[in-house]
Amino acid sequence: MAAPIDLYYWTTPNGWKVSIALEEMGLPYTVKLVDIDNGEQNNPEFLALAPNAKIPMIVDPEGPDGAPIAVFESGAILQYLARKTGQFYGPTERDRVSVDMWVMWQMSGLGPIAGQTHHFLRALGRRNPPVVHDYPNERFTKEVARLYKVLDEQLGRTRYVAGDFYSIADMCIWPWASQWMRQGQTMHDKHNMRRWLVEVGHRPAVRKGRLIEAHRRGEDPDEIAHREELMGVTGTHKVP
Ligand SMILES: N[C@@H](CCC(=O)N[C@@H](CS)C(=O)NCC(=O)O)C(=O)O
Repeated sequence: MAAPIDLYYWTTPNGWKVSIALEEMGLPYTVKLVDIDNGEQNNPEFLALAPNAKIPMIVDPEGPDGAPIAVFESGAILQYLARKTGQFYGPTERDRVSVDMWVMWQMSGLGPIAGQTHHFLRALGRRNPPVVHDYPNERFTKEVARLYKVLDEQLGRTRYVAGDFYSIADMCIWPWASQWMRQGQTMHDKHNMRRWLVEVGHRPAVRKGRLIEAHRRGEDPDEIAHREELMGVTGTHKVP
């Protein structure tokens, strides 16, 4: 029996990538909560292992040479876990190149841009009084729309993002893409992406990984109900 991996986690799309991957790969893990809303990412013990002060991070007690290894950056964690288990990286080198391209696309494009969109559209908009900046709202919303068009076209060619096989690229992109409503997007003109959101969202491991500690997230019940009705993607969890 493998020793459990420590998952340093908070309930965000970057955190879900790894909880989903650990569920998909059948690896035992222990959740270590890092409350980023209350600054726990700056605790010295966490910083010693994750110098960029962001979740997610893992500590695998059974690293490559049998010794513990700490890994930060969600894309690097997914690649490490896929190599460790020999799963979800595709069967050929060509497949692995495709997986890497889409993981990088998420890490360098969709993740940072959608993150800014959440900030300007939602975090600032919820302040009292709300802070609204038209220029960044428009700039980031437009770029997310462009990225989702790219994704939709790719998913018109292949069943999953990197090809006709489910991979860590899907696990990397789905958590952010499932939040399209928070990013001011529509799915009415993106049928391939919508089909993929639903298919991936119904995988038992995705539902389970997505809902780890979900009650801490403070999603409004209306948003969850709407998403479940429209997409069937977030499981049956209801925020109390
Ligand atoms: N590129 C990093 C981004 C991680 C990231 O932005 N994590 C956020 C939560 S989604 C965080 O820990 N934020 C805390 C902070 O910025 O202080 C990754 O993919 O792991």
